[in-house]
Amino acid sequence: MTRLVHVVPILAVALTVFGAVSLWGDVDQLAAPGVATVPDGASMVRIPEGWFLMGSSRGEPDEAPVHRVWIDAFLMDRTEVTQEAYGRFVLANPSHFKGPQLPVEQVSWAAAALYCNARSKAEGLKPCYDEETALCDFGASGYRLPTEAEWEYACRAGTDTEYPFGKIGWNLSAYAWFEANAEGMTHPVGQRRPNRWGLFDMLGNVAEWCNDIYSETYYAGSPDRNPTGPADGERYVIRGGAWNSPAAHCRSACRLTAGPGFQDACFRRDDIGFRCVRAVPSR
Ligand SMILES: [Ca+2]
Repeated sequence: MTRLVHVVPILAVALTVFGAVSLWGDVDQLAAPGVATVPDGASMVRIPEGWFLMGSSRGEPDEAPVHRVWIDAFLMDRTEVTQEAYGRFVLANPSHFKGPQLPVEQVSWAAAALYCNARSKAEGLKPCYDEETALCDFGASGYRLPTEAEWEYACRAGTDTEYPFGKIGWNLSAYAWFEANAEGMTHPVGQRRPNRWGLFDMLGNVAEWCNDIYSETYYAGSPDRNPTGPADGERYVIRGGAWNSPAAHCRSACRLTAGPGFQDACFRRDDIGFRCVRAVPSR
């Protein structure tokens, strides 16, 4: 199945863009190292370029082999996209758990891509997604979903252990809302500890769509520089685990998947959200 199958869910989403967000020019640097505020008020972290070891030899078979990957610098939302942020561009809030600072959920991959485009247009950036084919222009200046490699690189934040804070998950509650502490619901973004690069809720709260199509065997032959996933497939990658996930699903390397429109009986809709990335602006 090719990416063209995703045209239908993209077109099926009724998206209304209203009111361009004020344009403050380019990204404003804040005092905190690596943290910037973009024109719509969201905080983004400047993720530095570098090599890292992707995958795990102690996880599921699809996490192997551990392989060295180079990632160019990029900006990543410091939190999951909230319902308040999502509501600036989309009439209907699809979320099960309602609250302006809760992460948006029950949002399909296609709807997340359309949000990325709407956010780009509101800031005068070039949209990344072709809304007919769902293909991503990685050279565009606008917002997009992170590649799976970018997501894991940002989650690890320089670590090579199973969790960004160590080898075992005994301290996971300090960093993540997951099945042991979330009490069956999502929570406002940014309430747990951030990782070393200042990113909140990479693990838990809502699992996050990546741009990549999923392949169980992709790591065996993936490019070593900025890999973007296989060209074809039926499912997309989801990362980080969610409010209802066991600790094992909240590991840095753990790979989960879902169909672009939730055609997956094994996964709840209300545990899937997303965050955006974009290229570092040239000055
Ligand atoms: Ca998350």
